[in-house]
Amino acid sequence: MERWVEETLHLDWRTRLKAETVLFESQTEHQHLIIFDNNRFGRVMMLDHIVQLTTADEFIYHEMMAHVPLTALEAVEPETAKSVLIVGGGDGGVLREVLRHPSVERAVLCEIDRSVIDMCREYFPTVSDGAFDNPRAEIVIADGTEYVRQQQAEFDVIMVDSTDPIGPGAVLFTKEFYGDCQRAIKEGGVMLTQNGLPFMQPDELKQSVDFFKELGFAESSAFTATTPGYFGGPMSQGWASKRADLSKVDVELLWQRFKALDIETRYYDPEVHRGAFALPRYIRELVE
Ligand code: AG3
Repeated sequence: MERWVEETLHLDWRTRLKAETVLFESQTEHQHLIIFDNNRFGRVMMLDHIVQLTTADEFIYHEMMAHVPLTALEAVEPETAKSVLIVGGGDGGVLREVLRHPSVERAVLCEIDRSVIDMCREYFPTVSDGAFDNPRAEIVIADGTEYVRQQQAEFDVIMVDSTDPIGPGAVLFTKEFYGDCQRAIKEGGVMLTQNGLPFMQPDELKQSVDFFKELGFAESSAFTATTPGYFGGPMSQGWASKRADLSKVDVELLWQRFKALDIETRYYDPEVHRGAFALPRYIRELVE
C-alpha cells in the first residue's frame, strides 16, 4: 500500500509527499516526528506534520542561516564572529555550516527535544556531519527561552532555527524572547530567525520584524531563499542587527572574506548574499 504524508500547515492548501519507506514515526515528549524516504527530496523529517528537513535541499537554508551573518560580520571586522548560539536546529545542519568558520570559537546549540538530535544523528548523519562531536560545539538540551534569558552579551550571533509558531516553537516568536536575545547578543552582533513563507504566512514575518523595530535594533529586516521542501514560495529569515547596515556589506569585502574561508558551498556566495536582501515588493511591504 502506498503511503502519502501530508503537510497540514496551511488552512487552504496541503501538500503530500510519497513515502517510499517510513523509517521512524513517534510522538515524542514535545511533538510528532516522522522520518521517511522520498524519491525527489531524499530523506525527509517532519515535525507536527510540517517539513523541517530534506536531504535534497537542506544546504540552501543551512548555508544561508550560517554564512550570511558570519561572513558579513567577519567582512566588516575580522575575528568578530567568535561565539554563536543556535536555538533549535537539532538536526545539526546550521551547526555544521557555522563550524566551517574558523573564527567561531564556541557554538552552542540549544534544542528542547533530545529525540530530534538523537534521531537526526541516526537517520541524517550527513546533515550534522560530525558537528555534534566538534570540540567547539556545546549541546544544551533545554527550553531556548529559558537558556537565552540567562545570557548577557554573550554571543556575536544568535540563529533561531525553529519550527513554525505553533506548538513548542510558538514562544520563539514573541517580543519577550526577541528582547532576551537582544540582551544576549554582544554589541555589533546580529540575530536571525526562521520566519516562514512570506506568501503563505505573511503575518508571521510582519510581526517579527515589527517586534525587532519596537525593540530598537539598528537594522530590522529579512532575506529570502527558495527552499523547495518548504512548499509555497521563498522562505524568509528575519534579520535583527545591532550594527547598522550589516546587510549592506560591500560585495567585494564579502568576496575577500569568503575566499579566505576557502569553503565549498552549493547555494551561498557573496552575490547571492547581497541579492537575498533584495526583497520583492510584496515582501518588502511586510518589513517596511
Ligand atoms: N527549520 C525551519 C522549518 C520551517 C518549516 N516551515 C514552513 N515550511 N513554513 C527547520 C530545521 C532546519 N534545520
